[in-house]
Parts: sequence; C-alpha cells; structure tokens
Amino acid sequence: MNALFGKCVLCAMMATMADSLFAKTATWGDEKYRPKLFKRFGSLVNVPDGLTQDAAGNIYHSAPNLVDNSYPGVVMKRDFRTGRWSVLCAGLRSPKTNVGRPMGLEFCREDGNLYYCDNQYFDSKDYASRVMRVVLDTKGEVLRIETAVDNVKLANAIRFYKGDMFITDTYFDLGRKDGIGVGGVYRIPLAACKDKTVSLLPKPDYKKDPYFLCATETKPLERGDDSGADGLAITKEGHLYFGTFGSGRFYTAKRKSDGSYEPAKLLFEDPKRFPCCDGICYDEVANRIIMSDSCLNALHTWDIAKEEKGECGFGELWRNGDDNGAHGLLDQPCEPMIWKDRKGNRKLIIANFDMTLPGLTNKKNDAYHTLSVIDLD
Ligand SMILES: [Ca+2]
Ligand SMILES: [Ca+2]
Ligand SMILES: [Ca+2]
Repeated sequence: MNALFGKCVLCAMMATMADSLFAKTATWGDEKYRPKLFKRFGSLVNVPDGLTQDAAGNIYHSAPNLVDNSYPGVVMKRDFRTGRWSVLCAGLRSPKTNVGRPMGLEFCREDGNLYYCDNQYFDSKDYASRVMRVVLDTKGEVLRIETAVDNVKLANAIRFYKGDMFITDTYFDLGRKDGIGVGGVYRIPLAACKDKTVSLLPKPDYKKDPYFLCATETKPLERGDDSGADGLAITKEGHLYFGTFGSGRFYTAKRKSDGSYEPAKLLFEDPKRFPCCDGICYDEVANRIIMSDSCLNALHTWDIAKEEKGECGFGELWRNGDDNGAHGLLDQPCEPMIWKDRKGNRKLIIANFDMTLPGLTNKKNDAYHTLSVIDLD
C-alpha cells in the first residue's frame, strides 16, 4: 500500500468511526470525492448500465434489466432543464431471443442519433448481440430503432470519433487451450452502416474482419472470469483506451496522423489494485481516464501526462465496501460519465450495475437501483 493511499485509508477510518451511527460501510479515498445519490430508480431500471449525453446536457441511461426480467430493457432520458426522467424507448427485441438489452450507449453528434449496444450474450451466445441506432427527430423524439451492426458476441461499449464508430466485443469464445479469454475492439465507419447493417465476421475469422482493430487477452483471476474488452474511451486526439472486465488489463492504441492505429499496448496490469475494468471515460479537463472497477466497488484514474513521461499513470479516486447504494455509495460501478450541471459545475455520474457475479465486493442484488454523483470541482 502506498503512503498516500494509506493516509486516505486512515482518514476514511476516522471519518467512518465518527459517522458510525449512520455509515457502517468501509470507505477509502478523499472525503471530498464521497459519492452521493444522484438518482434512485424503481424496478423499471433494475440493472443500471450505460450513460451518455447530448449537446444540450440531456442524459441518456440504459438498463438491460437482467435481474428482474419482467421489465424490458430500457433507455431512460433525463431532461437537462427540468431534471425529470422519462422512458425514451424500450430496447428493440431481438428476433433470436425476443428480448432487448441496452448496455453501453453513446449520442452521436455527427448524425444526431443515439446508438446503443444490445447485449444479448446472456440470452444467446450465438452472435445475437447488435449495435442499434435510435433515430431521433429534431425534437429528440424517437422515430424508429434500426440495426447498425450485427453478428456481435457481447456488444459492450460504444464511442464515436471523426465519422467512425468504435465498439468493444467482450467475448470471442475461441476456446483457447491456455484458458486465455480473447476480446477486442472494432472500428466501423458510420458511412458503412448508414443504409445497411454491417455484419461482423465469425470470431474464428476475426483477423480477416475489415472492421477488427485490436484484441485483448484475459488470464482469469481467482474469480474465474475470462471476459475481455469492456470499457472504451477516446481522447480528443483519437487515442483509444480500453480494459478487460475479467482481469483489469488496461490498454491503449494510439491514433496515427493518417487516421490508422498503432498496435494495442498494455499500459497497466495489477490485479490487486485493479482486478476489473468495466466502463471508462475520458476527462478532458484533467487529461485522464476514469475507470469503473466492478469488482472492488472503486473508481480509478489514469494520468495521461504521466504516461507520456514514461511514468505509471494509475491512481485511486474512491472505493467502498459492500453497500446497497441507498445513500450514493458505489454498488458495482459500471460506467462513469463527466457532465456539467445547470450551474456549470463538473460532476462525475456513475451507474451502479448491482448484479452480483462470483468474487465481486457486491454481494446482493438489492432494491436500490442507483446512479451516484461525485463533485469534481
Ligand atoms: Ca460495461
Ligand atoms: Ca448491491
Ligand atoms: Ca443497489
């Protein structure tokens, strides 16, 4: 344990002792970053997942609702002016599984539409996942939902950069004898999927796929999870950052001046401090990546300036023990997003997945389905 983190632990322990009557959950990190409750949803949103926003500051939030299947997967919208939440749309049902499971989503400023990853992997491992385009009119009303990309295994995160869509596919299911789980990142020009659906190649042929960009490798940790590329972030220069859910391997792929990408480079691997990379986002003001750690109930940071100096960019922002999230503490954080409120204050909004898996800090799918918020200013 480093000195700074040790000090944080001590501060947190003292604060926890002082607050012991109403806060029993262990916490680590600077109290000024203690997550607060941003929104508690009812059962309509029983597995919070993706976050994005449009130019007006309206927030879009997806929920695949894998815990209580009686509710369809859904995309919610929060009106920037009024703060009111409403249902934007239910996830379009897959003809293969008869369910819709919106996960990672991103508002595309280039065409004014909303795209979401339809994660069908837990319902079918037979390439049923897709990337969906929610076509919006100029007032933001939904006109229709269409399939932009199909033949995906587990569509997880989505980003856009200069006319291209980038997505992560968490499982390639190659059945490697060494037990390594492969996942990867794809790059699909928006023009290619504008008037027709782009189909990815089956995974045994992934290296021949014109849309395949780079792969991740996951050696399962004690919790036995081989899942690959999950969260994805893109800097203003177009550099990619991504990490594996199963082992927290954290990578970058640098964009070259001709728009192509250098091979992926492993930046950080330390299963004790970062055993699980779920959703990540780019913080342009601080020139860093913020990573959700579903396993540790934590948020980590990656300092890009340090990386460029050849130093380790890893840092810790917040961590707490198992908690139901009722007061805003993290409960299996899966996606962070930086957002400015009406006063112009910078906030970090965090979705809490709260769907237990073996070996995670979160032990119970409780009744508090929440988004947390941290003040960054
Ligand atoms: Ca994710
Ligand atoms: Ca929980
Ligand atoms: Ca909860």
